Amino acid sequence: MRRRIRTTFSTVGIIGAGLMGAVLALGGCTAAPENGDAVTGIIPAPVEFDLTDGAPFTITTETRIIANGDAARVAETFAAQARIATGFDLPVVADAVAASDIVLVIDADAGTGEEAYTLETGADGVRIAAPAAAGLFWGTQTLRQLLPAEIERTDASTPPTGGWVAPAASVADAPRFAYRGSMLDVARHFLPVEDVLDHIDRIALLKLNVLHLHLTDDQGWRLAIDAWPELTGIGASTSTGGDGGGFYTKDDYRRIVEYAAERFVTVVPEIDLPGHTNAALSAYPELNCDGIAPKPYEGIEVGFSSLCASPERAEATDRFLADVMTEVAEMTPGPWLHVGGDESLATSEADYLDLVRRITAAGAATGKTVIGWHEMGASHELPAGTVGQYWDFTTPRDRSAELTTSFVEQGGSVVLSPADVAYLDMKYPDDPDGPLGGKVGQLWADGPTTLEEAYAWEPTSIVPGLAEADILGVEAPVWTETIATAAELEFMVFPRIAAIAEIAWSPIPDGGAARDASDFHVRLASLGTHLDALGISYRKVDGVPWVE
Ligand code: TNX
Repeated sequence: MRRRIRTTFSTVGIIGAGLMGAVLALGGCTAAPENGDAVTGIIPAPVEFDLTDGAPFTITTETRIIANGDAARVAETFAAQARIATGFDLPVVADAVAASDIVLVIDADAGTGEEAYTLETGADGVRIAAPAAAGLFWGTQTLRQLLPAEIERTDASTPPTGGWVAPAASVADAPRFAYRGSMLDVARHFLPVEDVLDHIDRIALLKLNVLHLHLTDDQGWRLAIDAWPELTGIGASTSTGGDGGGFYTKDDYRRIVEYAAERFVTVVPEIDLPGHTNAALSAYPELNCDGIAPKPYEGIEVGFSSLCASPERAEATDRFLADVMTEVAEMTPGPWLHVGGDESLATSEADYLDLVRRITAAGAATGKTVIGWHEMGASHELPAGTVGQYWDFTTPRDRSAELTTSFVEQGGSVVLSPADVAYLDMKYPDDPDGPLGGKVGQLWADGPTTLEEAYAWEPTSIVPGLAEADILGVEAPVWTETIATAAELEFMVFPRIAAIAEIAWSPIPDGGAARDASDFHVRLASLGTHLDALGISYRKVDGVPWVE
């Protein structure tokens, strides 16, 4: 007998087997799992997840990873970590298959779209099939969660008590949205390259496929631009609170882009214009209407800086725009270039429209598709396909809905980041003065924000008039005015980012019913064991049966 569990009405989690006895949560009931003892619970929930009655799969010293061509690249990424955790050789070979092997195969019939995949685990091995390498990679992320959490370890000294077992299972999966993003604000506080790489690995576990880097703001310009060296020479000298500066060299940035690409994550660079530009203005007086460079800024106010729309500054400003966009686009293989556009409160409406036209034209001239925050929808001269990023609340206020649908009317699409549920810098409710001393996190977006609030929203119900096809995807930004270290960042991001990842990937229940938060909690407890093994300091929010 095989139990078929479709995400559209239920999902499965098996928690803490071997540690606290296996418990299977199935549509709200609990029952003992029928195969294997693994710690299981997939987030985001796969479209179809069947636990079968067969014997489980075990990684042994004999296990090889069988892969050819594009599949071999994905196999190597999986093997590199699995070798560290298991201490086994796990060679990647193109060979005949044995029962102890993990097979990765490109197969046009294994689903629809580049990110779809199927996964079969059991006593006769693991088989992941997908129409393209991206799907194979997401299949390995599901396998990562089916295996004991020790698979995340950075040394082989603590093997799991029950062995490297994955339960016998069958998965057929594909994402709901093409764009599933995490945004890091590296401008308010700089984040070193190694921490960004760690973040990429963690979001890939959740099948997020976009890393949006908010690279410039009033407090700092964090990416080297050869033609305008003082952007980082002066503009990267400090941060919010005067906590020290920092920037990415072009090689640093390329390293981030390559590490992300190996994990099928696309980097979206953001140069925030025409407001949020104090760092650039402090570096180059000729970009200021009065020709005087302001001091570097270390506060947390928004909306006081602007590029200059005056004709006297047009030559310098347009040269700046063209140089910056060209250099950023040259180092960015992905299709998107984010040009900001938010909170330009120090720019008159006429100047804003003029500058947005010039900014977006400079972005589009590089061949990239431009993305802007929803305020940019005020312009009716947006380049073809421009994407709007919505950041107002789950119930739109003022003109935010109409500014957002403007992108669709001009032939573009929308990424949804409703601030009251998807901004990961909002405080947790049970942590007003928590482990981080109350310094970390903001409240302005209807905060505090619970895990359940982050989980309980539906993308098609936010902006009236937006259909499923108008929505490119979903993104969870984390702004860092109050977040100074990687540990503080982890604490704010996890576990709420898991809720956003599920909204971005997993289908809505049949008939449009709400997602089942208690089922999510059970699977999150299982994911928590992986976060623990990764050494992530995350907020153990109430209501989740975390495994101690
Ligand atoms: C709003 S919403 C901002 C950021 C701040 C953030 C703090 C939007 C596009 N911009 O400038 O950092 O709030 O939560």
